[in-house]
Amino acid sequence: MADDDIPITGAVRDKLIERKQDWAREGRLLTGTSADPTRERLPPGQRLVRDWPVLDLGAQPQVTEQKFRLDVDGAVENRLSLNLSEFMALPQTESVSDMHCVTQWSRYDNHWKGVAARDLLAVVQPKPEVKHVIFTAYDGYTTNIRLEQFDQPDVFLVHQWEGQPISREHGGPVRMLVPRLYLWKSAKWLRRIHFTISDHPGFWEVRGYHNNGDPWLEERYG
Ligand SMILES: Nc1nc2c(c(=O)[nH]1)N[C@H]1C(S)=C(S)[C@@H](COP(=O)(O)O)O[C@H]1N2
Ligand SMILES: [Mo]
Repeated sequence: MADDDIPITGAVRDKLIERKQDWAREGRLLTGTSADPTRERLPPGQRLVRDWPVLDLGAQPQVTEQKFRLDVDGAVENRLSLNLSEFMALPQTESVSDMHCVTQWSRYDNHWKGVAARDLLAVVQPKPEVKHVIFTAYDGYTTNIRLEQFDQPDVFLVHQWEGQPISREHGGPVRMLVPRLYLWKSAKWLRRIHFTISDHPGFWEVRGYHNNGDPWLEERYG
């Protein structure tokens, strides 16, 4: 963990973490069904909301422009360590997508702006043996996805939502967005993207949440 990360500790957070671990043990909200994402927009067991709820471990780091740095490393041809203006100088793309949180809410038609995962891949060029992508955040949070889940046209490193900079509570200045997986796979306050051969299950993945996290297969826990 880098010096500037806030470690995830403290009594309040421990309670919150315990509760979410209990949900995983109990299989909370499971409907036991799956759906076809090409035919059904709302994944099983989800409920549509209009606002955008905030979910994290309670420590919302203030990542100022001076403080922001994004490292992209691991088994890649070209490592990157970018400040905010270098990040903003990468190709910028707009995108519209839905969000699905494992705590049951879904939100449609979010307008994003940021760097497409595929544009980042073109720059860093992961080595052929890379299978996994590990995200680390400024609050010490981590999460993992497979390379083929990162290498999708709707995956972005976003800095704008609905035409505004992403707020601190939603993970600004830069957060991940992996819209076809449950939202815990989308790290807020993005600090590092690491390309690896071996998997490293993240914060919730080692606490009873599914390693894959596909909402249409209801991969909430496991
Ligand atoms: N850095 C960081 N990213 C995180 C989390 C967190 O605690 N820290 N929580 C995850 C969870 S469990 C969810 S549901 C979403 C919530 O994002 P939101 O608060 O913008 O809705 O962020 C994910 N990314
Ligand atoms: Mo979550």
